[in-house]
Order: sequence, then structure tokens, then C-alpha cells
Amino acid sequence: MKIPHRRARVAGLAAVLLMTSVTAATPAFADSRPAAASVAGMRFATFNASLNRGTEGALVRDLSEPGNAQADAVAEIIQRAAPDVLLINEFDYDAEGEALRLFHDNYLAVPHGDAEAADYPYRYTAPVNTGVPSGFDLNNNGVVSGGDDAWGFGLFPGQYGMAVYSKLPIDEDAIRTFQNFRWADMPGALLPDDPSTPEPADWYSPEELAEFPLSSKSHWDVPIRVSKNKTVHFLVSHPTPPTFDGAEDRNGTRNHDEIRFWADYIAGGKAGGYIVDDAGRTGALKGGSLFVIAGDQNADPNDGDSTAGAIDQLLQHPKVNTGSVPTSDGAAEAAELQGGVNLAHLGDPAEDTADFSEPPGNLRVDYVLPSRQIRIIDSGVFWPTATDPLARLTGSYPFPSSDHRLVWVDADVPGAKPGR
Ligand SMILES: [Ca+2]
Ligand SMILES: [Ca+2]
Ligand SMILES: [Ca+2]
Ligand SMILES: [Ca+2]
Repeated sequence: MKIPHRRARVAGLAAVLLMTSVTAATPAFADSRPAAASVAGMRFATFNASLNRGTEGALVRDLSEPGNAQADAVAEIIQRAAPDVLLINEFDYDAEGEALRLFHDNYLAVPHGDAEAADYPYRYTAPVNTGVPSGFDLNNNGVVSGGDDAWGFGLFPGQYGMAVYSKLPIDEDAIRTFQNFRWADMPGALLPDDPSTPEPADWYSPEELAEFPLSSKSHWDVPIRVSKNKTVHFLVSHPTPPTFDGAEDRNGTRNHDEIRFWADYIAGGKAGGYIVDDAGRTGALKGGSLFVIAGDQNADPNDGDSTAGAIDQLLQHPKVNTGSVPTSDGAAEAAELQGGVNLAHLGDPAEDTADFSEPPGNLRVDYVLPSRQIRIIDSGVFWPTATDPLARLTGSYPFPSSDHRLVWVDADVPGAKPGR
């Protein structure tokens, strides 16, 4: 498959390579180093890479030396897509930031065939709610235990976390995280109702709601420096799948409100006035700010099980540029080859970003959504057709890399320094 080639734009690569340490033993990791990067068209990408494992520490072990086949396939996809700024969903978090570093040093920084090594001197990860035991019976099955009773579904704290890799500096002092923002503090929240009782919105008890975080993983505002005085806010998250629940639709309603969080955040002013970050600072994104929303939103605008209108909160948001939808020939071909429910979908199969067995079939769930001031130069989904040699990287179940595909957008960022 053809991905438009863009020439390297980070100057001083050798100097950058000498500086590889991340601060250890703090909950979050962000490398900030001066760099002579200059930017015209920037490539932003999101990739649910399935770099999650069944037990705590397993990802670090897999990444601690080169040669893990799945991590190699994921890294080669990233190298071929060559984003400047990348969100990875489903990347197990560890408190030392080891997986973040090891995936870079042992996989991204190592060439795969004719796919060139990639250097991401700036990286960020932080704790997530997945796998963190709540101490409550959140799925109301009579016992407190297991992934369903964690604050986000997961078998250990950090499973299905997130990672940001950037070729451009991250303004780490200005990062905001919203891991702990309480769902009940969102005005008009769709708090789920147990339909078997007369009381409204009572699936979760008052004691549970007093602690219940909105975010199933976390929501991060990661400002990327695109020139001396200009930043783009990379707004990343991974809302829960709307499935694996019952008539109360506790996951569908949470998915809807996790997506709504960014809609309110970018709206600013009154709409986002309720927002409080993990450092206790209130308020939404400042008006006029540039942003790119990225992530597996677990919601398709037409098909699947998400709550009505969930992703339209972003796709029809006046501040979001949705003038161009990333597509691939591989997705169109997969829908045809797999048939079944895919043929009954309302959405254009070329826009699908995930290869799901049915239900629900293949869906558009992964998004890169720039703000209105940012022109979209080009976009695509890394989903090669079956006869393309690169189909070995995406494949079919069991997938060599992930059931999701990398989605990229080339963005003309105003105020970014030209010179690429
Ligand atoms: Ca339970
Ligand atoms: Ca009820
Ligand atoms: Ca549901
Ligand atoms: Ca579809």
C-alpha cells in the first residue's frame, strides 16, 4: 500500500539519541528536551495496538529484548506510517515507564526490513483506571472481584493503558490529566439505571458514585510544541466498549459520556466549566486553542452498539474539522470478503478501522480529529489489501498485530514553523 512519504524533519538526531532517560519512580513520564524541530504538515496518528498482556509485568518482559513477533509487527506498522505524534491504546502501564522505553529502544528504534528506524525522543504515559480494584460490586453480581469490579475493566492496574510518542517536544508542565474526574460531577451525566427498580439512575449506589471516575482509562491533554510559542493539544483517551453489560447499559452510557467529556472540553466556556483535572485545576480548553483529538472511541457513527449519538458529539461538533474521513481499500475489501453483518452496515466500509467478528462486524471506532483551524492535507488507515505484501502486518484473526488499524491525518497546523 502507498503511504505518502514525508521527509525527515527532526534536526540533530544524533544529539537527541544521546538523551534517552525518563524520570523514574514518578507516576508520569514526559521527556522534555530542546530540539530544532520545525513543522509544516504534521502527521498525527492513533493506533489501538493490542500491546496488552494477561498478567502484570508480561509486557515489560516481552519488550525487554527484540524479537517479540507481535511487537515487531506493531512497530513496523508505526515505522511505515511514520507519524510525528502518536497515541497507542492498549499499552500496559507500569510505574517505572519501562514498557514505554523498551518498546521505543528495542522495537521502534530498530529497522524492520526496509522500514526505517523511528526516533521518538518525547514520550508520555501515566496511570489509568483499568484494573484498579474499586472495592465495590460494580457489576452487581453479588461478589466483589475481578475485572468487572475495577474502575475500568482490567485484570491488573495498568492493563490496557495508553502511551504517547512524539518527535516534537511535549510541554510537560502544561499536561492535564483527568483520571479521577468523577462521572457524577458531569452535569446531566447518563448515570445508568437498574430497570428492575423504580428509583432512577440507581445501578450504582451513592457510595460508588461518590468515587466513580468518568474515565475508564484516563483522559489526557498533552500539549505538543509545534513552534516556539505554539502548541497543539493532543487530547487522548480510550472510552470503554459499550458492550459487556446488561439492560442498564452501564458501559454504553459511560462510553457516551467519556466521548462527551472532550466535546465539552473543546467547547470551552460554560459547557466545560465543570471540568476539574487531577491537580485540582478547573476549566476547559482555552478558546482558540489548537487541538487534535485521538483515540479508539469505541463508537461508530452508524453501526454497532454505542449509545445513539455518542460519536456525533465530536463528529458534529462545530470546533472539529471533519471535512475528510480516513479510509482504506483494505477495509472495503475486508467487508466484502467477510460478508455477513458487514453487508448490512449503514456506514461506508472503507471508513472502518477495526476488524471485529460479528456482532458487531467491522467498525469505524478509531479517530484523529483536528480542530477547525487545522486544515487536513491528507489522511488514511493502514489497512493493506489482501494481495499487498504488507498485509502480513495486519492479517486476519488471529491478528499478527492488532484487531484495530492505525489511523493517520496529515495536518496543516497554523503557526507551526515551516521548513520541512
Ligand atoms: Ca461483582
Ligand atoms: Ca431503577
Ligand atoms: Ca451496552
Ligand atoms: Ca462497517
